[in-house]
Amino acid sequence: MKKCLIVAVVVAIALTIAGCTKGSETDNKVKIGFLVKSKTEPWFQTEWKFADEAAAKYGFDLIKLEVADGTAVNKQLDVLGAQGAQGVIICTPNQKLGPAIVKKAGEYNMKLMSVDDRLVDADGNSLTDVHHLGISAHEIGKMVGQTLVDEMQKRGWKMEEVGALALTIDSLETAKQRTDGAIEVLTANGFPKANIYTTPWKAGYDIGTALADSRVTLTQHPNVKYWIAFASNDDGVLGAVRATEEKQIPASNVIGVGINGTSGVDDFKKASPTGFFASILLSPKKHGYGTAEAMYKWIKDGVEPPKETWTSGILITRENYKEEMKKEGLD
Ligand code: FCA
Repeated sequence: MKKCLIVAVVVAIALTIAGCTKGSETDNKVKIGFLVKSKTEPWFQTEWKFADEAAAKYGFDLIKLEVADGTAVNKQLDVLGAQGAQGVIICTPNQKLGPAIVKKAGEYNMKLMSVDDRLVDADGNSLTDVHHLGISAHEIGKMVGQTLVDEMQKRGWKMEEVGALALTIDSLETAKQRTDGAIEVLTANGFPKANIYTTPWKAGYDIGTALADSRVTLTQHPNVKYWIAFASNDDGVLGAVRATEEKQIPASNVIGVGINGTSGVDDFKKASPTGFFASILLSPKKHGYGTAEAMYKWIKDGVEPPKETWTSGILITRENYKEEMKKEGLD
């Protein structure tokens, strides 16, 4: 009986020690939150996939959460705080939440980086103290404009006979810079301003809402034969292209040029060309793996990331998307 008791005590002590070791190992692990405004948009899914690769390489915990609005941002920052995360990377659903995000991250002593969409204050000024990685939006918008100009010329279209469906989100700085850049190049090349039908992309920012908003513009201009379409990203242009299909406008009369590559690729994979002609492929690897790695090194080794990083893009069409996406680790 006594022997049994001793064995039981020894086993209990061993189990406790094992439990503690396991517990402390988990607790010592760096925890990083990666919050994005939409978990259904392929761009953010791809960013997360690359951030997961960084977590696997460096052995930190990555906590991925969607924050579709201000309430969710508040709630999920609390969740990260409660879990003891030491850092958070965020693509905010609303730039003006900036000061509230900075405050809350500070309360939990979490390092903070913004990705894609920059944090701004109530007056719209960028929070330049927050480390940010985003795209060179104006330059990339200009690439969209140039691609449209080149393709119109190649097809021999007269610009006076072409309508431009521009889906815009003027409340989001990176989106406005992109569509403004495209408009700048179009008009500099003689595209008539009066033929640019600016269509506010009102809500949701997915293909479905882009389709609904585009449908209204196309209905208002039934006599336009040729269309070009652009937006802040692929999803906007895909919505516009789906709207031209609804109106039975032939694919050969439509030139849509997106940004991201991660959603537009679905149209390139279709057997016959659609109106989605091209996209500017961004680097979800730099935005996902790169930010997660930088955050980890900041926490672990005290290496502060650059205050600002601006990434570029590459034109992809049906001709070259496979090889260009492969280079970006996107198969
Ligand atoms: C914004 C857009 C995304 C992506 C990202 C780089 O957040 O909404 O689609 O283009 O910038």
